[in-house]
Amino acid sequence: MEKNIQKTKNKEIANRRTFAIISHPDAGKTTLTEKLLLYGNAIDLAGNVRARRNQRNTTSDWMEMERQRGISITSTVLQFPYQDHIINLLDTPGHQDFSEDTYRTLSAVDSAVMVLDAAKGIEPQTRKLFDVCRQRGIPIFTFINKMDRPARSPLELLDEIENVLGMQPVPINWPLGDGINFKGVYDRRKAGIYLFERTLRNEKMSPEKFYTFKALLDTKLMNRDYIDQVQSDIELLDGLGIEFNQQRMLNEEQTPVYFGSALTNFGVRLFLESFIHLAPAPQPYESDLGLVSPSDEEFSGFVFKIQANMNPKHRDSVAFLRICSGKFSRGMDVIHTRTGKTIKLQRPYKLFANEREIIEEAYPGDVLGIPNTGELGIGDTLSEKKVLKFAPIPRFHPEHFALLRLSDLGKQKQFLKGLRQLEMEGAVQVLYNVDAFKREPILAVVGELQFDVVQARLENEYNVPTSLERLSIDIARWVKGPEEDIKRINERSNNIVCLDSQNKYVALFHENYHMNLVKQKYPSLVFEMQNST
Ligand SMILES: Nc1nc2c(ncn2[C@@H]2O[C@H](COP(=O)(O)OP(=O)(O)OP(=O)(O)O)[C@@H](O)[C@H]2O)c(=O)[nH]1
Ligand SMILES: [Mg+2]
Repeated sequence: MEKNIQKTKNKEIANRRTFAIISHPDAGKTTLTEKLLLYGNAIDLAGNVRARRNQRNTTSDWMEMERQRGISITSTVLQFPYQDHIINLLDTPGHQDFSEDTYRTLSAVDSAVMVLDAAKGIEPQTRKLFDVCRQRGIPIFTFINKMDRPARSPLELLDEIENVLGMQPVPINWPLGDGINFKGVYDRRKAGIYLFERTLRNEKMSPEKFYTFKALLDTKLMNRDYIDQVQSDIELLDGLGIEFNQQRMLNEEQTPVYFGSALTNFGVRLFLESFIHLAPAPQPYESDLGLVSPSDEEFSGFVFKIQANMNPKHRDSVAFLRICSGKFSRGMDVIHTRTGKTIKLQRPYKLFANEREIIEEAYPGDVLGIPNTGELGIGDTLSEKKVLKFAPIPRFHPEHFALLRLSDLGKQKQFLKGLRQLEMEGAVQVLYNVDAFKREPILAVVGELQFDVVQARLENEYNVPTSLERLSIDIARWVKGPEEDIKRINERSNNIVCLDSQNKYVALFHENYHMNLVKQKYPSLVFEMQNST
């Protein structure tokens, strides 16, 4: 009996694929996500990022502001079954102002799909995210997107991957033409070409047909030049003897490369089918008690994200927990490492963007949505018996600061609640001036777009209008030392002393010069970039 349970669990683990889609803004992550859902039969018709009237929006950009602006702001988790596998797909925002959210999401995945725009190649934000994957040891798949538009030559794109990222690109398929001539892809494993047809508004799967080179030439469907070009490219590739090797991919020495168009659906099915076979199953996680393997008996996991008000029907906050080991069963008791308290996981959800469904069981690699009344924070570990701690998720250093004012004083309670929830999400850090006469919240963010998000969300989700006054602050430091000295920092030069949500002191300076003056005057004070406790 015991043995059978273990066998089932191992099969469940082996079948899971938990991955993030990453890239520079606008390369097509959300569009590709939507099409993977279409091919995974998780949706009937695919929506658009910039949906016009009467058109469907994408599933993963569910937030009002995402739909208005056509950009992703927050990561989304989508779980769906595909060919005996369970896929946990995490669509991330590309804009660097939201990169803290993307980085947290990367802590919860076993592989990443890097989307490149075929006309642009590797863009700056892609490069940065690639470095994060490297540091974390996350293997990378490459999807070269937008082949339906004029593209750079495939060989040139491969060269760029090799030179800029220092990984050997291994093409799994190869495009036939680009722009309006992009009609299909050559599948190297099957040694033949799939031709695709477009569907109305690209909402449905593309009909496709398989041909050998010879059969395709006979049909006269394609201009001979394109076929010759692909044939000579393939001969060149085969001649180079570059073979896919899973271990080399896991070591990040290789990246499998796919060409396609998320917009027109060309190449999406081929990518998904290949991906589930080549991508790694859930991997072990580092903890303070050593490596935790997915096959370990005891349940464990960590919170990598918190999101409030995902669903208008349930205006609550949900903690996203990546399961690292054991099996989750509904109603189980777990230890919350940070507080030592026991929590009963009574009603966790399976997540599908902003939709949710109560889940009875879950396995390593899955993401549980846990209703959160404030006890769970980002980076917290939950475990069944042993008290252990997974590696912390570092916070980014804030670089922009602004005073936030409530425009309708009758809404003070909602205002404070909203701010508290957005802070818990890590959408913003909220500081309060210790000078009682200036007790307005100061928002501290990594990127300026976060200000817009906080204001729009306070308005949309809490019905609280606000105004913002930017502060000319260049430097923030967490301060430790004698309290009487800390309180003197704001005696001159418009320096500000604040408390953060954990009642830690933060000093804000107009410029470096002012901080140095304070350092000279009060040598007992220690200044840190982040709250280190
Ligand atoms: N022509 C063409 N356009 C595409 C393709 N994929 C995406 N797009 C368009 O590119 C724009 C950006 O697409 P998104 O899917 O939102 O890109 P993203 O990478 O999710 O962007 P962020 O999440 O904001 O970083 C949209 O207008 C899409 O319709 C493609 O294969 N071909
Ligand atoms: Mg997106």
